[in-house]
Amino acid sequence: MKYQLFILCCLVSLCLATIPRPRGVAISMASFYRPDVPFRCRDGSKEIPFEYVNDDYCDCPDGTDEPGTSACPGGKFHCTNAGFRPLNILSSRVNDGICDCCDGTDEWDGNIDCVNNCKELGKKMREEADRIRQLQEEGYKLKQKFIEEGKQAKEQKKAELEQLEKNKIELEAVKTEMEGKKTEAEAPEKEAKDKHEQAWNEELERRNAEKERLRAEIAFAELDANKDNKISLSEIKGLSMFDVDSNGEVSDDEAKEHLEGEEEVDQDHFILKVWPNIKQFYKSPDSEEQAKGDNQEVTTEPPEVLPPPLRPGFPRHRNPAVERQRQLFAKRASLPDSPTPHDDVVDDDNDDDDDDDEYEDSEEYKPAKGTAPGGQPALIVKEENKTEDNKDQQEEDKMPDYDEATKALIAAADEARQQFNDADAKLKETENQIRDLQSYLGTDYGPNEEYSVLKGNCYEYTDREYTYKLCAFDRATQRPKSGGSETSLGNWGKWDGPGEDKYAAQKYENGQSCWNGPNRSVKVYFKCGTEHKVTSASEPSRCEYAFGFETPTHCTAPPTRSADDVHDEL
Ligand code: MAN
Repeated sequence: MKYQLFILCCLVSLCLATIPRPRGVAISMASFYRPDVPFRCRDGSKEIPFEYVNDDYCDCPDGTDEPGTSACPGGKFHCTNAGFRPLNILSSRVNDGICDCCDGTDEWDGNIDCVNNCKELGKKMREEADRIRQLQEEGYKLKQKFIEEGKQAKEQKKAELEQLEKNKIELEAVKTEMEGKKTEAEAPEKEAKDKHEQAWNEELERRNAEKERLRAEIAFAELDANKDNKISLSEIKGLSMFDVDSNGEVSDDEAKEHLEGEEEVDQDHFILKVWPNIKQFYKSPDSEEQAKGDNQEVTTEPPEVLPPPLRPGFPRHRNPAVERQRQLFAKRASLPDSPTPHDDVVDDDNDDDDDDDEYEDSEEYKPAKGTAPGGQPALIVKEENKTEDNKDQQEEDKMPDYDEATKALIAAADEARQQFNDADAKLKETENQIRDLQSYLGTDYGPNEEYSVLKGNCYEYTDREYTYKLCAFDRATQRPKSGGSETSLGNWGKWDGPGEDKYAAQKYENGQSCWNGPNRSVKVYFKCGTEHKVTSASEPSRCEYAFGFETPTHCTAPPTRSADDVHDEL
């Protein structure tokens, strides 16, 4: 069949080639140039005798009477270029000494010898056309596969979405159920924890109150210099800390004011009325004495402090601050050099063998010449004691563990929380998957889903300066070859081909903003190829980039070889 067509075309071409016509006239125009009738200019403006055609004189305004000479400025010369492709040139190029037509017919005056290379050109053209056709065939075949896969993927994703929407409803129900169980488990947990914490806070308050009372009792004992269990104006007057107006002496009025208008106060009155007002500035009279350079220590009896009553639920423990205060008083009373004015003082602790060591540990211990007995500077010893006290204090202030029943409630609530969190995480994961699928299904992957094959893939192209990357339907970037960070050139925007040819190009927009310019953007131009690849990258205007992209998805059905092709071969 192909062979018969070829023979037929040869015969037709032979006949056509032999149709007589003036020089420079295409076969298709031959019928207008008949030697037996006058010639009518093609614009219809004139009729001239046939002998005037190609007489090297321009008669027709449209130049159609001189197709084979250069007489008419706007005339056209037709070269048949048998074996290659026909060509129309300006008739001014006829006999101008340059071979314009591959068959050399434009240079007929013999002044120049033009070689007819139409055959070679035709061969090359056909080879190129064959190559392209082959490429198109191959690409188009691949495209059919991508169409198939794209359609399948779409169907599959639709089904997945449907399933996930159903799962979502179930997961929402599970989450609600778990939320209910969590709330149910958390209520008794909170109640038990609150109870425990409240009891602990009360215990702390009680301990603090106890400590405060002890401080007040100590202060009372320290101020009660004559040990008559009363604090009188004269005992107040001797101490500069009560010199409120700083005039060097504590006046009667000042002293009275501190005793809340009384001449003297007993311990209860002192603790209740006086201590709250003086505790902010109260210093042990000892330290006041020392500040004055008086080395004489005043020792006082440690007040009898009963251990704090135990609260149910909390273990009995030492209150380190209280203990330290007690020890301090005990040591003072037992110091050999310290005068002990009140022999009736009873010290529970001063019989201990390690009393001296304990005393050395106390804040008040100050060895001669500023060193501790072990050679350590006194300041360091004091600081160490403070740190130790702080640690003890922190330990004491730490809330004890919850009781077993509360622990069981916490464990149950933890379990309920875990189950709720798991349900919530599963729901969130499903929601994310739904979002991804919706985004996929909401994207235009071409008239037949063929471009979906590019989705999720990235393609790179490197030129002299940069490596460009296109992640299809996602983003485009640029990275300097010399190193440095990636610059966003844009995110997937839309199909942007001209008019009908919408799928010829894509736009990636809103990339990193260009200094003093627009946000970067990329236009990707597609062409048919047998593989997916970026074939070029350029920046036609600042921060506006253009990528060439070859892909089978852009191949069209290859044209069948036409009779023209066969004709051109002749
Ligand atoms: C960078 C690159 C270039 C761009 C300039 C604009 O160097 O992104 O492509 O032209 O910035 O300042």
